[in-house]
Amino acid sequence: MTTPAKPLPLFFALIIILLIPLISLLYNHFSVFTAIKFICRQTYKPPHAKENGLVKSSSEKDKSRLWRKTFIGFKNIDDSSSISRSISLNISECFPVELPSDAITPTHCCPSKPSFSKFLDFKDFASPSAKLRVRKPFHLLDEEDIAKFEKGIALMKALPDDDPRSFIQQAKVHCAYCNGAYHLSHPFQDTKFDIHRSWFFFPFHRWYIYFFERILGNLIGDPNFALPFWSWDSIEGMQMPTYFTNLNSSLYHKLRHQKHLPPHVVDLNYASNSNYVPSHKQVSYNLATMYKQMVLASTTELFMGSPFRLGDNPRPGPGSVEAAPHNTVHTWVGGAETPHHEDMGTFYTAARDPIFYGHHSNLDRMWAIWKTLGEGRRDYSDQDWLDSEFFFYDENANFVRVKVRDCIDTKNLGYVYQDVDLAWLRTPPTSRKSKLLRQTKKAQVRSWKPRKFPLVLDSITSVIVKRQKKLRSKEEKEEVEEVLVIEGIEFGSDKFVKFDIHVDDDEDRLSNPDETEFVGSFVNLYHGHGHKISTSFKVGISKVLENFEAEEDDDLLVTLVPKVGKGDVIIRSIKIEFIPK
Ligand SMILES: [Cu+2]
Repeated sequence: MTTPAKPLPLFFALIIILLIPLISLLYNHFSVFTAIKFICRQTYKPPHAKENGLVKSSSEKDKSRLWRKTFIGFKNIDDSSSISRSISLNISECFPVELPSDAITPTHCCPSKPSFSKFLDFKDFASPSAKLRVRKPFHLLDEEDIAKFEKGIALMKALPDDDPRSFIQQAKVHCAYCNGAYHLSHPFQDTKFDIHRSWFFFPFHRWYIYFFERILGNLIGDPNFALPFWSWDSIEGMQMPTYFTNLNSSLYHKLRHQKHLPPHVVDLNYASNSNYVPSHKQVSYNLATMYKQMVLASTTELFMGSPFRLGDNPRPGPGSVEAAPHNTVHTWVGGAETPHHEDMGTFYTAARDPIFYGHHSNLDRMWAIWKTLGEGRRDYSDQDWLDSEFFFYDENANFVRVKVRDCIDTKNLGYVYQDVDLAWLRTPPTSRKSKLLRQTKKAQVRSWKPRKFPLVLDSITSVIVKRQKKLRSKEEKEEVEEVLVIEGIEFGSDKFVKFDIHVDDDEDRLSNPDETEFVGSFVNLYHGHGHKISTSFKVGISKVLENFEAEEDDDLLVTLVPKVGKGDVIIRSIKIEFIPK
């Protein structure tokens, strides 16, 4: 006997399918075709049948606005949260990346042997009873540990260049995901994907170095091999680990800033100049910088970076640690003579230096530590973030699809970090200015003609920012962070930019990084050429205001100090937002 058909639900489904584009059309004056395309997207699976290598880049048409409008049309009639906007890639095609016109090495960054039609879904979770690999800091490695790391890198470098596990192919993975080799999936196949300046910074790099570690372990025949980390946040780790400067080591790399070799102390706030300060002062600056980036970043967005979903404008804004020490250490290591501080100082070449993996191992550790600092710190639980996916080659040269949700606990991936003393947690910045001086300076700026926005950041610029609301109760402060938002930061994508942000400071004697008034830095490294980048930057200021006893003030004095790229940056607005933790 055949099952009777169910005409009623089918009929309703048909009516809804027909109505949605119509309503969308009425609300947004967009074509039915666009709306149908949007519906198709909901069930669309990328056609990975095409075995396709390098293809010509198509013109950059931003469909996101169109799509978003259609999406908003839906929002009026439907619950938008049920519609997935997680990032998936059109992995069937790989495009030539955007390189600087004066690139020191012409490279296309796409995998040499594309096998896009065949990929596996990641399933290789560590069993709960398995021994965890322990990633150690360079300064605590024993001879055997370092020998393994050096051997692994040497073996990787010795693989044929077209082997997906070879050192050069692994370096290209970073270039491909940073400089636009992959595009988003349909209907955003013209939007280049960039894993920086959004909530993908930490999970992408976690997966990336995880596979790198597995390849190394496989090559040296040690499945328990753990990638070491360069603990630039600890006093013992505040110089380039000496292993990297041994001329006979596979870790040696020529293109580095020669003045920054050991024993020179790393500058976690590096502004690409040679204003060196005595070592003990630099250490103090670094510890306070770490404190700010980890502790003032009290909300998920402040630490992890802003949400980026299918249909959004790319690069909504970086998290605290991505701006510094991530970007700043990249440029600090990179060569002084090369045009964009290659290799480490710019993304198309950064992963060609073996120190990249030690740097990112420590950044990954910062993510693991941040979550343990309490006061409500936790990962995003947003499905669009959790379901977003990337692709990597594993130790058997298999192409593997991974999801963000599977990397948020390092134990799932079989590793943990060795505990290292967190001296920065005990080293909050201090203020050396009196309340009276701060109030006087603020009154002075208040008396000036107000600055007009958008403003060109060509010199030190102070503005008064109104506080619409004041947080009073302890409970309120525990649940909501007061956030300084610098919006519409615009510059050419080929510009290296750094500006510092000060609050209630004195333009005539600006505070140093170990002082409370210096609240953060925005840093951008080269990101392709020929287009404008518009992004934002957020800094938590609840603790700063508490420190200044300025919680009752009606306004805030914000001073922006351009350090690199003076005059290259436009700021559209500065305001205060209250962001729940
Ligand atoms: Cu990096």
